[in-house]
Amino acid sequence: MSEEVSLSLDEVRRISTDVLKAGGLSQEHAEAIAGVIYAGQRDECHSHGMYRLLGCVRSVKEGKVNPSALPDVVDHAPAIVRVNAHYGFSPLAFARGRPLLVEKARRTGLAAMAINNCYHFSALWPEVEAICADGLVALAMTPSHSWVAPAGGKKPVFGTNPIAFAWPRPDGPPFVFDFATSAIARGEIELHRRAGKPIPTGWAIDSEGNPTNDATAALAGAMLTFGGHKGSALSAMIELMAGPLIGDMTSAESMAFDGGVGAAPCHGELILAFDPNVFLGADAAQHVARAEKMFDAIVGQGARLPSQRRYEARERSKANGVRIPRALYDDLQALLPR
Ligand code: NDP
Ligand code: PYC
Repeated sequence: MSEEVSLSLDEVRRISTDVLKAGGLSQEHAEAIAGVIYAGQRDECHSHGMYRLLGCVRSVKEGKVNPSALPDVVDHAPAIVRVNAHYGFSPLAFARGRPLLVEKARRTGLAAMAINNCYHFSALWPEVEAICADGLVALAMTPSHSWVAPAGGKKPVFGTNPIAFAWPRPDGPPFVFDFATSAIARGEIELHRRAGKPIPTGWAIDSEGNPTNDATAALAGAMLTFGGHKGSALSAMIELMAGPLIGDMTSAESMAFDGGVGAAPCHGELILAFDPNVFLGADAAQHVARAEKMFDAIVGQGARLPSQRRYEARERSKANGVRIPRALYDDLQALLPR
């Protein structure tokens, strides 16, 4: 039997929505979550594609997530939108708050959206890409659960704390990067464990503080930051900006709030949007063209831009559909009504 199953993109969206609804999520949440999971699978971001459905459903079953919470969008200040997710998953909160964030950025040049009290499991690039589609520059960050040791330490303090950035380009998809400030997303270690594969050195230490290539030992120990003290400082910044600054939990507090249940992390998210037209007025196009020179200098020497792999995967998936491990497919089928 093949170790993989082929799915069309329509099937990815339908299975995702059905699994989420069968897991108790309201129609609105199921559609919002299925949208980001569809995007992740389509762009071959396997750690944040259909695999995430398992964690979403488990987080609802454990009684942590409010599966039908309706987010409140609050016009908090001239340049600040607040969204209270009321302990639902974040994608619906983001979708509800985004129009006001964009409107404010266009009015003030720089606006922020703070999402509070959300369960968060998703990649951030779908969010910065969506803001960028409105011609804005975007930056997003969020803590998670404390799984990551600070540089020089051995005990987890930080979350895997992703940061994502998007810059609109005149003749093509935006320049986007989105990565964990840990050496790798935790989801990638979980996928290695599911596949029975060793992890590269440098991703994690075991519970004794020794380097490990064993995914299970890594998940029980501590993950490492990328770039040593630099990733560690960035991770601390994310804890502060998307934690205390917006009145929400740090990764350590999110872990304590979880109480050992193993649900998705619960905390806040900070998203910033900048409007080049307000910063630059009539000169905007001229300066955006200068940015293109920098991109040319990168690709002109054979290096690649972040998201280039993703955009190529997107085209492949649109043409051929996607492939997921049979074990994942079977796990998802088991969550559907018989
Ligand atoms: P990676 O270490 O794979 O880094 C991903 C980023 O780096 C992408 O923008 C990728 O572009 C780019 N990139 C990778 N290789 C190159 C290269 N050779 N040249 C140029 N750019 C490159 O991903 P992570 O494991 O750190 O994170 C994966 C995802 O996990 C992210 O989407 C993140 O949002 C998500 N995540 C979410 C968390 C949450 O709490 N919600 C927590 C942690 C992670 P490309 O995609 O084109 O390869
Ligand atoms: O992969 O590190 C991760 C992660 C944490 C929360 C969502 N994804």
